[in-house]
Amino acid sequence: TVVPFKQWPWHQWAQLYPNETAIISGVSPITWQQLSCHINHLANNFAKQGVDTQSTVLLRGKNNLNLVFALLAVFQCGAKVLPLNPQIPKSLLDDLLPHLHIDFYADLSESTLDLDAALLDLNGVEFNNAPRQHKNEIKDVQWEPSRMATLILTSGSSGLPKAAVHTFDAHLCSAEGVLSLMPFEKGDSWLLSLPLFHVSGQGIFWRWLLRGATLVVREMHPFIDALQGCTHASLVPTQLWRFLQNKAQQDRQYSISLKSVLLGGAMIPIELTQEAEHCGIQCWCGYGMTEMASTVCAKRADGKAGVGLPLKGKGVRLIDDEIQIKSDSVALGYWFDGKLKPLSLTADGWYSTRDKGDFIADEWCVLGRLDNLFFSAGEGIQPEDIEKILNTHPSVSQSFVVPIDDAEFGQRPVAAVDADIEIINQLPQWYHSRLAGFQRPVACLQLPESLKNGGIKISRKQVQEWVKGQM
Ligand code: 4YB
Repeated sequence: TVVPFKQWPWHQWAQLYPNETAIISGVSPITWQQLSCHINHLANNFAKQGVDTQSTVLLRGKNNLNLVFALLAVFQCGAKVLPLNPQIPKSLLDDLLPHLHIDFYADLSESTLDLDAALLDLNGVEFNNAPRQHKNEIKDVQWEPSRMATLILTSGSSGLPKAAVHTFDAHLCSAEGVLSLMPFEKGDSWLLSLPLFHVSGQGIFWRWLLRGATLVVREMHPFIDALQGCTHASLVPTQLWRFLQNKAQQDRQYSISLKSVLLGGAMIPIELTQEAEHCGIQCWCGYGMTEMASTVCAKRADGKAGVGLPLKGKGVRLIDDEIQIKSDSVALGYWFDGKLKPLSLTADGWYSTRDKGDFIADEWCVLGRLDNLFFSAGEGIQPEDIEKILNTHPSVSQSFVVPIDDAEFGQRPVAAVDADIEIINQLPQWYHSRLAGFQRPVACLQLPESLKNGGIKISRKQVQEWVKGQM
């Protein structure tokens, strides 16, 4: 293990650097001392309500200061946290939650970003369904790196989401991997730009704790304001794409503080990183997944299509075109019916990603999901191959190619494209010379706003259902 902590990280930083800034909430700084003091108070409050080392606590909400506080306080009680996307529909929760054995639940969706009000709010938080065995005698729980820390839901394309369980150690090993490549020092500040219910947000959180740097917690709209004074941000490609579009219309003084951006979650267009680097933003291309507590491979953007080499503590191999991974940050298993269900690994301990990959020009390349492959008159179509081409159009920010059933061909590709309708109408003409006949979408539709739903990714399954309804 790489874990350098002898006690809860926030207390260790409070001892070493009491007056340095741990968090910036909006524009208000919170020192490590203030933070550790507040977390002690909250943890005590939670423990009194019965939260202990056997508990699983659901925290529902978008990123905000209270969610960060609550997460730390639940950890300090020795309990496991399930951070939950507030946009997950109730019908799905009804199917899922009975299998997760949640002991406590707090809804932090409505809390304010104003620090004083936030503190008051949280002091008053009563877990809705606490067993109310209010305890009087509370023993401090010791920092234990191998303790289960988080349950993160996967966004599996079929069946119910699975709740991947990570220890503190796994999260810190993931952070260590990224930070052995990407400079991030005390004094730097990482914007909490992706949700804590996703590993990409957890990644930010644990790099912050590993370094004792500054975490910036802000309302994300307008994004250019959220970035004020931040040196680092993690972004999915569409976020960076939108930022660069708007930036052209904004005052240039705005973004001077932003040094580095870590990208990931989806195919990263070369044109995107080239434009960002041209604006003085260092781009790092990452490849990761929930089961590995975020980033596995990464590189500084270099004009090539891949995601670089495995980070410290990680290994990658290719078996029948599939990327397999071994990592010191692998999940312990999935939480189901109150127990750990082990990940299914190969006999020699590798995790099969279902990602199609290759090793080209000295680096790993992610070519798409193996499960997305479909056939059209006998020709194999990997939708990501087509999307990659569509995304090179300067006015297309993202696209999805999905199959529709066809009597003659079996299936044929249809594109749902995020762009202005005028652009979309011209696209078939534009891609005619760029795509092979069997790859050319038979229809090009505008991606509806309704499919952009709070998570960090658009669900391909939902796109496919929507397209089916349109044809
Ligand atoms: C990719 C891909 C890539 C993932 N090319 N397909 O901290 C980070 O690493 C980070 C920074 C910014 C944005 C996101 C991240 C992440 O963690 C992303 C992790 C993630 O997406 N996890 S996931 O479980 O939701 O999905 C994993 C799948 O996403 C992979 O199996 C791939 O299919 C795909 N993916 N990075 C192409 N660079």
